[in-house]
Amino acid sequence: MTVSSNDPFHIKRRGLMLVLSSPSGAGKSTIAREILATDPNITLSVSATTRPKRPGEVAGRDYHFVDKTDFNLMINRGEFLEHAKVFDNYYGTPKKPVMDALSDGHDVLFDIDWQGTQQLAESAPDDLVRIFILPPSTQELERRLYSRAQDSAEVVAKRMAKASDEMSHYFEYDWVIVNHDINESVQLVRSILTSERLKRRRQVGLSDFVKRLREGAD
Ligand SMILES: Nc1nc2c(ncn2[C@@H]2O[C@H](COP(=O)(O)OP(=O)(O)OP(=O)(O)O)[C@@H](O)[C@H]2O)c(=O)[nH]1
Ligand SMILES: [Mg+2]
Repeated sequence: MTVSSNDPFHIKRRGLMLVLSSPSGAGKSTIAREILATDPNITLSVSATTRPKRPGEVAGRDYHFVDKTDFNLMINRGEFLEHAKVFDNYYGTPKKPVMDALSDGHDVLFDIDWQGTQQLAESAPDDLVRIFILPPSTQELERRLYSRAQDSAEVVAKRMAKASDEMSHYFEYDWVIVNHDINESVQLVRSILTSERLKRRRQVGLSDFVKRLREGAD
């Protein structure tokens, strides 16, 4: 979809920032993984975090694992697009990879919470597409949280308590999907992505394209 501006068949466009947020256990990470695996024009924004690496996680792929001192240095150097404390840890989005991707016409997917989303809405409202994922029911949310069992029971209990709080922020998002079925939800995210990519303001190569059309050049 994004190719050099001298390719007559494609319109140059600016990339978009696709945010997926949800309470813990609603299915956001699974949906994100599927979108990333099947769409070559969107990449994950890899956050920095002070939380310990979990078994199976890869540094640089899932997160940049840093200590508190490094995290604060990054804040002071202005290296974050947004940052927030989530549960007991700090999380932040490194700015440079996102800015480079957007100007190259590549989309970026963010798995971040409502606090980070609010900050992006302040700093980059035109590039932002916000999707909130809701679980189909409380029972299903509980079931999903306990079945993943990656964290201690204490952490799981904390997340459960926070879920209702997090869900109250659905109102700050552009699109809301109730995740009844992962495949269906992935399809819905894909259709949002397709539509958002076609927004006129993102197709920055349109004026040139139409100019050439009107000149009969192509
Ligand atoms: N604001 C902000 N939030 C982030 C960032 N990176 C991750 N998060 C959020 O921090 C929360 C905890 O993420 P993790 O520690 O990876 O734990 P998890 O098991 O994936 O948690 P859930 O995705 O909530 O189920 C999630 O809601 C993420 O969306 C970031 O850079 N900024
Ligand atoms: Mg997650």
